[in-house]
This record gives sequence, C-alpha cells and structure tokens, in this order.
Amino acid sequence: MEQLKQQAIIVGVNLLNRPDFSYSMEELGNLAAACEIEVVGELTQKVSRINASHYLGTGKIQELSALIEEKDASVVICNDELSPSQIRNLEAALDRKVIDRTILILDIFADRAQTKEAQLQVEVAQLQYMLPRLVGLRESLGRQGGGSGLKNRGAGETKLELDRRKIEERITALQTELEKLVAQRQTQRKQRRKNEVPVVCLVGYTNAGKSSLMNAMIDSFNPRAVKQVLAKDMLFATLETSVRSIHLPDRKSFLLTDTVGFISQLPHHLVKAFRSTLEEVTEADLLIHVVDSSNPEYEQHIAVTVETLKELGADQIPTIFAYNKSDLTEHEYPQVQGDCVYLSAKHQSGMEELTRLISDRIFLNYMQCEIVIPYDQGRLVAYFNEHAHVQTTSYEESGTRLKMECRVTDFEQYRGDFIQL
Ligand SMILES: Nc1nc2c(ncn2[C@@H]2O[C@H](COP(=O)(O)OP(=O)(O)OP(=O)(O)O)[C@@H](O)[C@H]2O)c(=O)[nH]1
Ligand SMILES: [Mg+2]
Repeated sequence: MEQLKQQAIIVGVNLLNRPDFSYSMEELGNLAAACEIEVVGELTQKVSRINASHYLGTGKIQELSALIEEKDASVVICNDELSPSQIRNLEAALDRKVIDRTILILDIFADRAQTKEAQLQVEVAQLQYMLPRLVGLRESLGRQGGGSGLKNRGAGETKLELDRRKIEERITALQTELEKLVAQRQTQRKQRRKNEVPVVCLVGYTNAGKSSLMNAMIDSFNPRAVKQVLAKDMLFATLETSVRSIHLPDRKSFLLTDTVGFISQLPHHLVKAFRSTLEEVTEADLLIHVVDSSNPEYEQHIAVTVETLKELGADQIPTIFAYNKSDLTEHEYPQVQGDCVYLSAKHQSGMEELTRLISDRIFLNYMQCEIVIPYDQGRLVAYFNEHAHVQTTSYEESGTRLKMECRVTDFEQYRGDFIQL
C-alpha cells in the first residue's frame, strides 16, 4: 500500500494570454487534490504556439527539471490534453511520470462512479483515451527494434496490435452492455412522458451548487417524502443523474433532475461516453442553469456550460438562470430579474421565487375552471383527477363538481361532456 501522497508540479502553457488562464491553473490544482495528489509547485509559460513535440519550450523544460529536483516531485501534471508523443518526449526529458488534465478528470470520474452505467461509461472513455496512445507506444518500440516496413513486424509491435484489438473488443462489449442499460432508462423516461409530468433539469458548472439546490427544493416542498442527494465541496461530486418528484402546494408537480457538472476542457471522450446520461438534459422541458455567482470566473463558467449544452444539442431548451451562493456576494437576494433569480441554496432562500419562475414556464397551457360532471360521465372525474390539479371536489344533484386547474387542450376536448360554471 502506498502511504505517501504523490507530489506533483502543475504545469500550464498560457496560449495567447487566455483570460481564464490563472483560474484554470487553480482548477487544475483542485483536480489534482481530488485525486489525492499534493501540488508542491507550479510552472507556467506564455506562448503564441504550443510546442508540438514537448508541450513546453526547451528553456522551460530545464527550469522544470530544476524545480522537480528542488521540490522532490514525482509527477508532472499538464493543464492541457497532451498528444501521445508530447507525453513520451516530456517523460524522457524529465525522467518523471507526466500526466495531463484529461487523465485527472478520467481518474476522478472512475473513482466516483457509483452506478453500473456510470462505471461502464467511464471505462469506455478511459479505453478510448488509451487507444491512440498505444499507437504512439508502438512507434517507439518499432524504432527500438529497428524493424521497418510491413513485413518486418517486431515482436513488440505484434503484441501491441493484439492489445489494441483486445481493447477495441472490450470497448464494443462495454458499449453493448451500456446500450441495454440505456434502453431500460429510456423505457422509464417514456413512462414518465406518458404521465405528462414536466421535466426540469439542473445543469451547470461543477461545484455551482446544483445538488444543494435540489436538496433545498426537496426540503422546501417535500421535506419528509423524498431522499436528499449528495452535495459536497469537491469537483464532480455528482456523476449520475437523480430524479425527484417535486409536489407544489397548488398540487401541480414536476420532476427535478440533478446532473453531472461541466468543466472547461471537459475531455471529449467523456462527453461522448456520458451522452446517454445527459440525454435527460436534452429531453427536459426546462433547464435551470445553476451559476456560482460568488466565483469571480462565473461568466466564463456560464460560457463553458452553454457551449457544452450546445454540443449535447440542448441549447434550444428554455432556460432559467439561478444565481446561487448569493449569500457570498453583495447582490440582494432573493430577487428575480427577468429570467434570472438570485438565491442561496445553502440558506434555502429564493426557493419560492425560483418555483414561481419554473411554474410560469412549464405550466403554460393550464387554465383555472369550475365544472360539474354528470354522474353518467364518471370516467371524466377519474381522468381529471389523474391529469389535472383538482382543488376541491363536491357532489351535487346534477353531478360531481370540480374546481381545478387543467390543461386547456383537455378542457377543449371534453367541454361537450360537462357543464361549465
Ligand atoms: N455559501 C454557499 N455555499 C453553497 C451554496 N450552495 C452550495 N454551496 C456549497 O457549494 C459546494 C458544492 O455544492 P454542490 O451542490 O455539491 O455542487 P454541484 O453543482 O452539485 O457540484 P458537482 O456535483 O460536483 O457538479 C458545497 O460545499 C455546498 O455546500 C450557497 O448557496 N451558498
Ligand atoms: Mg452535484
């Protein structure tokens, strides 16, 4: 068992003065911490082009070598996704293990994945990340063996070909298994659709407070009935979607979905692997884009989230912005400004304002009415009890009297069968 924490130097290349560069380095440190790696030093370089062979320029590599010696670091972590040859060349130059941002994120996801589906998705993403890097390895082995041309395949090369095929087979097997799980969940989702319960999805940057907001909503409206979700001050606390039914005082209800958070430079393979989980997002009736408004980089986080939603094909869905953690800012809260609501999940403040915004968006085609349904139309009473929000029921000579809020379409369809008051 490894007792000592690994010690790492984090390294970043600031390409064309990226405005979010220093924050992205801080985030890299947080990602390392989430992997139980201790950051003992940092090195950055401003460039107009990333060094294609070594990621860093020659001078910087010497500087890094000295820093590694001084801090006695065992790992170097780079802030971008490196190419197979960049990793190989850097490792050779530094004589240390070199990893990149993508590997860190994949490791965290692998560590945190709880459900079978999440575990399969992460493994697919990891294998897909590895595949091209195997090819890189083969090239270097080929050179060592001195083999050239197709006829002279070195032993190493053949073995790697085999490994490669094994990995490809494993990916296919995992994907088949995944498809089955996804099909199951789709059936569940279709069932919900049939019940016509609107679906509201919490999305946003990692650590923005999505899970906390979900819990605050549960606490405000259904304190006893529903289980809370995990909320924690760490990156990627949530890796699976969880769905809870929220029942409002006016007897309307909707489904609230908590999802995995986004991050800048989210590895492409991971987005692809998690696409099925995130399908919940693309099928939502409304998104609540949760923003950590106390983070100085929150505008950048909004941009990253919007970009990721676009990649998922969810950018056309109506969206409300929840400026969370307002308790840490100067902004007055709770307060509604257009499509934005300033609130604090931690202090459970702003839940009613948020709910009002949500209701305005998802219960659009409803109307308030009072009707009497003749006793020979008893099935209609049952129908409205299931599909409308019945407020009071009383029994009169001419039939069952309902005061309710129902869909305009339902009202129109059955208006010949009841008496409108
Ligand atoms: N001060 C303050 N802290 C908050 C508020 N909402 C959430 N937090 C804290 O922010 C941290 C992250 O909260 P989570 O709810 O786990 O965030 P998340 O968006 O679900 O994060 P991931 O699942 O990792 O994407 C936790 O430490 C929360 O206690 C708030 O309104 N005010
Ligand atoms: Mg969460």
